[in-house]
Formats: sequence, C-alpha cells, structure tokens
Amino acid sequence: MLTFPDDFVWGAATSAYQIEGAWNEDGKGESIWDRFCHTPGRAAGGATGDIACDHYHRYTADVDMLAALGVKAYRFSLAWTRLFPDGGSQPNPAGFDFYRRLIAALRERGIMPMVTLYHWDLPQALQDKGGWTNRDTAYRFADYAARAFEQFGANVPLWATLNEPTLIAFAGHALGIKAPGTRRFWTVLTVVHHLLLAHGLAVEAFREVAPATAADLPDPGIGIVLSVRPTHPASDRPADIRAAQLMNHLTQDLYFEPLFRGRYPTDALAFFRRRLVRPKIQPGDLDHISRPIDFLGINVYTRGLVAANRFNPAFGVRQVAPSGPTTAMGWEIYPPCLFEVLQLAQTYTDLPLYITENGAAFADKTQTGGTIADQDRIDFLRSYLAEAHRAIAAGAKLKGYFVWSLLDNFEWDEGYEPRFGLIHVDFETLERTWKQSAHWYREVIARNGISETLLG
Ligand code: IFM
Repeated sequence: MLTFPDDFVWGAATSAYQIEGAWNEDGKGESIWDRFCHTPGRAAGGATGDIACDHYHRYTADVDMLAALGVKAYRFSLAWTRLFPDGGSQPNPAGFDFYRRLIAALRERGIMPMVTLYHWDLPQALQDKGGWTNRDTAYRFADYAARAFEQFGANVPLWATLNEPTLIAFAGHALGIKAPGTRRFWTVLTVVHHLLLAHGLAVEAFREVAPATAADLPDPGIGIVLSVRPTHPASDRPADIRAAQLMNHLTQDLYFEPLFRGRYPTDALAFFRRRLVRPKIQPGDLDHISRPIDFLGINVYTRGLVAANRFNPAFGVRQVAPSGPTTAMGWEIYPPCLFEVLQLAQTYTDLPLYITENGAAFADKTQTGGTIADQDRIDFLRSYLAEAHRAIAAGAKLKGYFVWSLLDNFEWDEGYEPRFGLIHVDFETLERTWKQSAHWYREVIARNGISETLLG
C-alpha cells in the first residue's frame, strides 16, 4: 500500500476557457482565445470554446461529480473577461455572481477552491493595446487580481497567479500556435518579463487586500503554477547535452531564478542577447517578481528529449521522438519526470509544493453498456502517483495532487480530439459519463493511497 500523508490534498483541475462555454453571455467580454478560435485555420477542425462543456450552465452537476469523486480541492480558473469584460476597471456583476455561486457550491460540499487567476484568456481589449508585450497589462492584471481577492478571498484559501507562463510566452508569441498566435520571437523575453511582473504585483496586492479565510479553511496563500518538462539529451554527445541544457534554461531557469533568486539566469539571457533580444527591465522589477510566495504549483506530464541541430535557426535543437509508449498527445509516458521536477523545485525553494496538473489523453473506448474502459489512464495515474509517493518519502514537501482533468474538454489548438478527462463528455449532447479511471481515483482518495488491489 502506498499511503499518502493524512492531510494530503487530492484534487482535480480545469480552466475557464476549456470548460465554461457561454463565451458571450451575461456581459462577458471577448478574450484572446475567443478571437483566436473564431479566426479560421487556428484551432483543429475549426473548434472553439463557445460551448465547450457548457460548465457555465451545468456547474452544479459538475460540482456534484467532484463531491462524488471525494476530492478535497478543485482547481479552476476565473475568466478575466467575465469579471472585467474589457480588462479595465468596469466590473460585470453577472460574472462575479457566477463565480460566487460556483465557490458556494464547492464550499457547501466541503470542497476547497483553488483559483487560478490567469489560465491564458487575456481580454482582447488588452491584446489590442499590445497584450503581454505592453507593460501596462501587468498593472491591469494586478488590479483585476485585487478585486478577485476582495470578492472571493474569504472562501478561497489557495490562489495561483499564472498558469504556465512558458507556454504563454513561447507557444503564444513565438510559435504562434496558441493565442494570441503571434510569431514574433523578439517579443518573447518581454512577454516573460511582463508576466512575471504581473505575478509579483498580484502577490503584493494579495498581501494588501486579501481577507482572512473562513474559520473552516486554511489560511490564505498565493503561488504560481509552472509547467516543467525536464529535457534530457538524446545521447551523451556534448552538443546534445548542451542542447538539453539550453532547453532547461529557457523553460525552467528562466522562471525559477527570477521568482526565487531575484535575477534572470545568465545562460538564458546570453541566448537571447546573441539574437539581439533584450528584456525591458526597469529598476525594482525583480524585487516585485521575487516577493515571497506561499506555495509552488507544478504541472508535469512528460520529459523532453533533444539533440543538437545546427540547421534549426531558432534554438539549434531538434526534438527526438520517444522510443517508449506515448499518450494521444505524443508525449512520452515517463513517470520518473514527476520525481525529477520535485527534486528540481527543491533546489530553488523549500515551499510547500503541489502537483497542480498531471494526467493523460488517450483514445478512450466506450464498451457496450456504456462503460469507458480507460485502463491506460489508470496505469498512467498509478505510475505517476507512485513517483509522488517516492518523492514524499525522500523528503519533498508535496502537499497535494490535481488530476488534469476533471472533464474531457477543449484542448486549445488541438480542439476536442484529445480527451484528458476522468469524466467523459459527449460534445453533441454534453452528457457526462464516468470513466473507469474516475472510479479508480475515487478509491485512491477514499483510501488515501494506492492499495494492493489498486496497484493492479
Ligand atoms: O490542457 C492543458 C492545460 O490547459 C494546461 N496544461 C497542460 C494541459 C494539457 O495540454
């Protein structure tokens, strides 16, 4: 039996644009993801989050499912444009009302809300003024965050400022495969800096305005969610090792160092400088960015494998296809990466850690009788959780684990094909059906660990 600590927080995660739908209802403003998906040729098959899982209208039933799973916490994000439609100071009362009702529904069922303030859906009105390339966006974010703390803080003990800044910067602004879909490599470092500044300013606002939490909740805390995909060299050739190091500088150190050491890593800066890219850092910015936080959230799915490639003009790196099994995303199933990222985090901080996302997309098969037999997802979760258990035994302050995702949902530019959910969603009827992995996870939570029978 792999038993977890008594106070271990078992959870499930989602994000606003991926599940809510109701993209233009009740005064909600347009976000960059609305604009991106409404532009032909952007998301696979022309998919949009216009309806998604229709969670906006079905949230009560979804919260009932969370309660039936037995999760202790639910991580979800606020749609900035539901609260402040144009990213300015004019609030939308209906948006506040929606999240107030959602949070109340969770609290009534004894589920602790963990709120992400920014899971990629910037108000389009702010994008029109430059989005994250514009320093002012960081200040607008801090204002929005302050209002959210004031309104919801009494019932929300865990706040995350940003979800996966590296994806926003590189996939959104260099590769152009995620919103806002620009391919301007030279803006990436500025975007990273403004995102981190936004995080730091929001942390300061939190310390100023966040109310005490209700008596039955833990004290309020704030952190950030980083996506960590440790990159390994495909061989022990020095050039491949250097290629892997570069990817780790750009995807890990570029965030860990400013957040926890108050400086940008010299190797990453040198990489950009050689390409004539310099960040627009103002005096004092790194003090804001490195303000103490209360926890670190880590999203982990896989590792990267790279080799040097001098013909690749951007990074001089080539991704190497994994030789082992992969998920439907083509991501290698590599459980030790979870242990590795927790070790890495501990080289920077001794804060409490949460795995804020972990899970897998598979081509789920529905059997006669409607059962969804997703043994591959169960195997995936079991093997990664075993690594979480190993990390705790080795001293990691891992406080909780959130499966990505509660529901099959809108997987960004990949549309609705990849299914990450514990709960199957029929996107025609919007009917929800428990997969076998949901039943399995409920047992894990009930037993606070993985018993012999659940070990399989
Ligand atoms: O669906 C995403 C989520 O929004 C951010 N982390 C990775 C997930 C799977 O790609």
